[in-house]
Amino acid sequence: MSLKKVFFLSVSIFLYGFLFNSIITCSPKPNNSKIKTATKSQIKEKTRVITKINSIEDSILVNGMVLIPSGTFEMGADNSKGYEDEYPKHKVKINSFWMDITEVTNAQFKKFVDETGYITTAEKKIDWDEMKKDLPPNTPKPNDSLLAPSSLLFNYTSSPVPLNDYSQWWKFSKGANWKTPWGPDSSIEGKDNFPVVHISWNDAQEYCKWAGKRLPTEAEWEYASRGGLQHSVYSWGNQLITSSSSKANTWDGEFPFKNSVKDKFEFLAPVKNFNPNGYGLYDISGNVWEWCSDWYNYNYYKLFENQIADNPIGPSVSYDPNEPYLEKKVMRGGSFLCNDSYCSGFRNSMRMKTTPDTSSIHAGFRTVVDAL
Ligand SMILES: [Ca+2]
Ligand SMILES: [Ca+2]
Repeated sequence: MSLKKVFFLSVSIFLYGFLFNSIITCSPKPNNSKIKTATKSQIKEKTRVITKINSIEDSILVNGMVLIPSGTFEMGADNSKGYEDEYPKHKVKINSFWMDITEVTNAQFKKFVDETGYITTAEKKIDWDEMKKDLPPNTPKPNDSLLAPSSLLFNYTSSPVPLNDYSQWWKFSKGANWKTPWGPDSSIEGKDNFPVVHISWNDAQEYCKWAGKRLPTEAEWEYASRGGLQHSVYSWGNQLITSSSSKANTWDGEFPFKNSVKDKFEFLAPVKNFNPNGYGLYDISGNVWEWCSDWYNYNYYKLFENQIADNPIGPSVSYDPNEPYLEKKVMRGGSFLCNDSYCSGFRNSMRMKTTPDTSSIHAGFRTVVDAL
């Protein structure tokens, strides 16, 4: 079942709290006793676009990308802030690959849309005939307004709220999409260099196909984020996010009601405004969450407890014990809404997950290409 179907079901039965468990958020630690481990035989490629660079001439095509060298690293939590799904820490071998030095920008995404006419998930009306197939029989059709194109927007709260009640700051908003990121009265005019947002995993995948690239695997993403450093909590090392100079576009102050804007950006920032990591990657921490190709599985790391994972591409089966009825893809790196007291999504090892049809104001991506 997709998030939008969950959305409708929740509207139908007036269980709004149910809906908001599915939004891109930092989940509380789940009850371990209910977890089923995916078997090793289930680890196989499900969805992956692979394009190899076969010559030096081809490398011209990777303008705006850097070569991430091959190597072995330890994947998983580096400090006590790690969630249970970040364990066990395990060795991973990664082949070299090229990676975008920035998040995909509005200008880059516009070129794709101009050439293909592609319409993103957030711009599409919900198809009632499709949706009702997954709903209980005789579920009444909702008002058309509930099926209108929409996406998730952040709203300040007026005072402190329980941080497990996501409905306090997330709202489905009609007319919010990559071209009008804050709703129908907004635009991306003059914002070519901002990361494109309201991009679902399905949208990112279509962009990759057009560009002859692919999304990074979760392991590639974490390896790249570490920038050659060993056992560092953050892409810049171990200095706290709150120490002296700003390290990334995150949430300064008290989430979700007071933003001190110490890093100079209240919400989205243009790409390349903060120092790159050791591999030359900008905003690999913060600004917008970045989609990975992998399905999310809470237990995936357990499969590699006593062995080296060789270029793992994720499980074939998604499993989130908090929401076992939803299939989810991995996102990484945190966003302008993350801070240390809330989710610390900008830690190298922090794993986020949501359904491939989810879009929001803080979700984007960057692409990779296999090296020789
Ligand atoms: Ca900020
Ligand atoms: Ca980012």
